[in-house]
Amino acid sequence: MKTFSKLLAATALTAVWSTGALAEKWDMPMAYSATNFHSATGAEFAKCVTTGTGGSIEIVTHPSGSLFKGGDIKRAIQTGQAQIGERLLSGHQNENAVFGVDSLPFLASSFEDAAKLWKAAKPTMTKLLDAQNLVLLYAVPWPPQGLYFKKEVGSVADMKGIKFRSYNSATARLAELTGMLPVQIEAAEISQAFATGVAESMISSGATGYDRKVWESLTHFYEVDSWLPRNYVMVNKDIWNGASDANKNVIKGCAELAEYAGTWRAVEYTQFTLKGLRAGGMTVGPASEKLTKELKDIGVTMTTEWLEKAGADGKAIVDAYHAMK
Ligand code: PCA
Repeated sequence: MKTFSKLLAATALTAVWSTGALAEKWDMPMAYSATNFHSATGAEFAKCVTTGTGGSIEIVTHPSGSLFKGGDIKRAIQTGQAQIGERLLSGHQNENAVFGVDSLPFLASSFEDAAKLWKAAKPTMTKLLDAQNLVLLYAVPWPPQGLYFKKEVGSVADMKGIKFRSYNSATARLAELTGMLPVQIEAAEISQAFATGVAESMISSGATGYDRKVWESLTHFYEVDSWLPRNYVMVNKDIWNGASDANKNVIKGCAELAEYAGTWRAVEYTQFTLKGLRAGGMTVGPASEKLTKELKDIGVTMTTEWLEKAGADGKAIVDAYHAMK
């Protein structure tokens, strides 16, 4: 009898202990500030997973590059230093040009086209990330990209010598081709960079300019609508494989919801943030005909260069996208 009750007690202890051990905490580094719509979407996704899994997986978001800086997030997840996280997809294009398909000037410059391009690109991106020990969960576009300056700019000649904040190789190449001087800076640090003169211009969305209050240093935003880059959320493959089927289903469902909600926010945010830039005192409007034409020519050069680097995988995505149009 004694032995039996000892056994019971031991079993009970084991059960309590193992339930406790099953509750996992997943750290989710994110590069952009908590006020950004991507971070808001990520926070809701995290909550959805925590609630849906009954607390057995608790996702804790770390916005503003506070846990890992943007450039370090993918590696941190690949190596298991963080379980899950968000990053700008085209931030990896120096590693493989294919990752930069969403930053080709004027290939897909509306939300509708960006959705088609993503549909064409997603299977390849999933495969590339899988080979790097990562599982792609969801991706959300930024609003269309435009040019920020601290003076009126009517042509490429006006851009010569300007210090330009870049966020991936495509933006750095754009700077070179327009005679500007690229300096790569994470969005979380741009207010400081503009205030101190380390950078004087950039290409980005109205959302990022609004979020970072760039009217404190800059004066003009030209709605070039050059492309709509994406952020994506990835999870370490070993961590993913370790999750139960039920929890995987919850995560997939939350990811689908997040992609939908995030995209909706991006659309809604486009005009709202442009209004915000105006309210901050900035001149917001389309680029001149001359500048638009010059940028389109540069776009052709960049696309030719990209197709050479991105090889068959890259061409297949672009062809599949054109076939949907
Ligand atoms: N904001 C991000 C990427 C694209 C965008 O609109 C940034 O400027 O870093």
